[in-house]
Amino acid sequence: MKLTSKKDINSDKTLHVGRPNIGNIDMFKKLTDNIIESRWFTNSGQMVKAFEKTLCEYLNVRHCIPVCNGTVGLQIASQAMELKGEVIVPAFTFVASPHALQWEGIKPIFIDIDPSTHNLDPSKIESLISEKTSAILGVHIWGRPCNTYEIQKLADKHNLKVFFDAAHAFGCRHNGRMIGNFGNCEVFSFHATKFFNTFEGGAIATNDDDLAHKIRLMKNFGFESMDHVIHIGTNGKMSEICAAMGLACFDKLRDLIAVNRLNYNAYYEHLRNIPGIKLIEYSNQDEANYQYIAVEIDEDKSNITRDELMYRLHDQNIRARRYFYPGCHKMEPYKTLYPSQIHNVPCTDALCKRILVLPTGNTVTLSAIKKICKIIKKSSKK
Ligand code: T4K
Repeated sequence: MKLTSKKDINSDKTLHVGRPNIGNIDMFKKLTDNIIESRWFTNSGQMVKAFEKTLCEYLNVRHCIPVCNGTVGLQIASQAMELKGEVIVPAFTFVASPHALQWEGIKPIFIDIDPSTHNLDPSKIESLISEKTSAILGVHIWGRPCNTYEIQKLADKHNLKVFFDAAHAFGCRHNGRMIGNFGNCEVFSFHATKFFNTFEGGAIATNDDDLAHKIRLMKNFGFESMDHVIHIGTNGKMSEICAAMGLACFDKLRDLIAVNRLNYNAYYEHLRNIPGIKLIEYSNQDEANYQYIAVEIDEDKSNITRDELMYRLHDQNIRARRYFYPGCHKMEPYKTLYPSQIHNVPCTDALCKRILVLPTGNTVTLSAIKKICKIIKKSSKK
């Protein structure tokens, strides 16, 4: 089999959303050598143990259990909390959030978003609670924390579990605490397209010792010890090579966030005076990772629709993405299984027509950002 040469890969001038960052490459190579020499590739080896310890210390959380990806992390969390019936989840999210529930036999009840935050609107929670509701799954979209206080208050009032899909929110702080410390548990994704990645991977963070114990069992087929299975389980383990990548990325975490922030500020400066183009803002009170450059295009104030702009950028080799179009409620199997939910989320529908995500991360230079913004400015001028 002929592999693509290094020259071919580097000559691809396309700018992508989600181009992987690489942390400390020398460290990664050394750790990889250790893995090969030790012949210990998975099943809670030294790399995963070290990665877990690093995550717990950084997040100041009692447990942060590495898993093979964020989606399986959400499934394991749902099983470990013994969720059933219905779970309230935003329709504006990556489809993995409702898929993880549906896969576990739980019906996702789609809740609308607050247009000013893109996160689920807590004022809409109570009208969606039924006797079948077992939990609320909040999603920290773009790494901007949900209104965790309101969500938890309502969950406590109705005796519901709360967990958060924190796939976008590694490295973010909210009300003085790191994301990872809210609800019954929070689930991170360390997928290649996330600014902090382990190729594929994720982690479940919790301060609940009993829940952590169950999660540890469940991600390893329910094994308590050799030959001793005491629980339903799956294969949710992170491999050693993935944990090594996590350690190498962690070594450069501050730099990765600094680059995201620099890029965000550059986009902000270039886009701020263009009518109809609005870059999302990150709160000064919370600490952000700035990993998503999400802009809203208001076609009434601009000369162009979101889709026209996206295709214009694609023509110039800039692979902008319209995450999370058209909204989970309009994707299968949900639109067929739950047609009555399709008209319940008007703010999500409106946002899905407006949002465009632009490239950022270590591979995107400030001059590339200037070029992207120039195209946007030219295209949107009335
Ligand atoms: N919850 C939320 C809110 C999420 O956003 C996600 C994942 C999850 C849960 C689930 O977590 P995981 O189970 O994935 O750990 C991508 C990612 O695959 C997905 O992980 C991510 N969210 C989502 C927002 O984005 P796609 O469909 O956009 O992937 P794809 O293949 O089109 O890649 C995006 C871009 O990245 C492409 O333009 C090319 C570039 N890319 C991608 C990969 C994999 C690279 O340059 N190199 C690469 O290795 O979903």
